[in-house]
Amino acid sequence: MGLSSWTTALGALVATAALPVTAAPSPTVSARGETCARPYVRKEWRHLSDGQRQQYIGAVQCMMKEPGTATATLSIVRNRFEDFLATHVKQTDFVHFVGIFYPYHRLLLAEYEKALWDCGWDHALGQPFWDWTLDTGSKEAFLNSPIFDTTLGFGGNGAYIPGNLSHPELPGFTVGPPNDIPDRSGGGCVVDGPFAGLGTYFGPQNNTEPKAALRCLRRDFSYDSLRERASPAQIQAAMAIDTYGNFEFVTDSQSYHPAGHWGVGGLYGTMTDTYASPGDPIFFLHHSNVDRAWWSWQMRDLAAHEKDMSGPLVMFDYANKLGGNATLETPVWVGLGESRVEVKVADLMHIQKGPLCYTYESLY
Ligand SMILES: [Cu+2]
Repeated sequence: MGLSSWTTALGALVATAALPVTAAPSPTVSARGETCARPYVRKEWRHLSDGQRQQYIGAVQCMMKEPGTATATLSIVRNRFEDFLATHVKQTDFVHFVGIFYPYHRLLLAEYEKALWDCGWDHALGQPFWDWTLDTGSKEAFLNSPIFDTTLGFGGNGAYIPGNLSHPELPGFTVGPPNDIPDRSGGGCVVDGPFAGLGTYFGPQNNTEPKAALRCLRRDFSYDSLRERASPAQIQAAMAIDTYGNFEFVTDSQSYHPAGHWGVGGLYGTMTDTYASPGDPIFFLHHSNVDRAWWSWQMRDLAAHEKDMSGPLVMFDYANKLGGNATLETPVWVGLGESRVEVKVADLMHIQKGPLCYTYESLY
């Protein structure tokens, strides 16, 4: 499959004690087994009003100014936004190309949503999503996507930097996707939009050591990589998959999940970094749509798919040579330090039950 370069040595998992979660401004939390009364709505980015888009961007910028709860655990965490980057970097080796890929990211987004609300995001609205299929019609449509708008979006591409996977020309670049992304078109730091000049000490990959200089947010747009794996036909093919185990394997490692990462991140971009990709705020819109795709698939046969969990416990161990499969009882946690929350897979199988209470404005 040529996916071996996605794997690396296992990073050290930071074990922290589970602490009570502070009350979040979420809607009614339902008892297990019942659906919640008033789910908030996750909408496509371009279906938000101009004012809502400004409010969302303002909430993300606010998170970048609020103190991080993980700083006591990991000193390079500078703010609340980086709490999510930090936990993702530390957990990457245990939550990708495994059964809990979908439940983990569902929980990560639910917690991110609470942090957005703490920063002024509309309580009736959840984490917006980026429906890639709306931008796979043509390269022009992709480049002009409202997602990349410089005032009401997340800004655009980086300047072009030459190189390929075998011969990267960017100093400090250590890993890329499992192919050369020949359609890549950027690679430089993001210089326009509300996140121009954004930087972090995280990365590349699982690096969490303080360094002299911040690493900038990079984008390396690769339209063909998006279109080939996240077109409407690809999504419908995924929707027709029979079991969660097969669905997880195909979509996590081969179809729309890597497509969104590579389409924005190309070779050098932040979004292509398996560990540090949440350093690009677009990550959360991409993963909201990944979650929407899982829910769309679940809704094809909810009674069965609400309980369908499998997939390896160990990264890429789809043949179960190293361990077993995830079950409804498998624990899932996010957050370092006092923001840590832990639930079971069973609590994350329905988006209006247990700790979850949201809906999508439309499904695949
Ligand atoms: Cu991830």
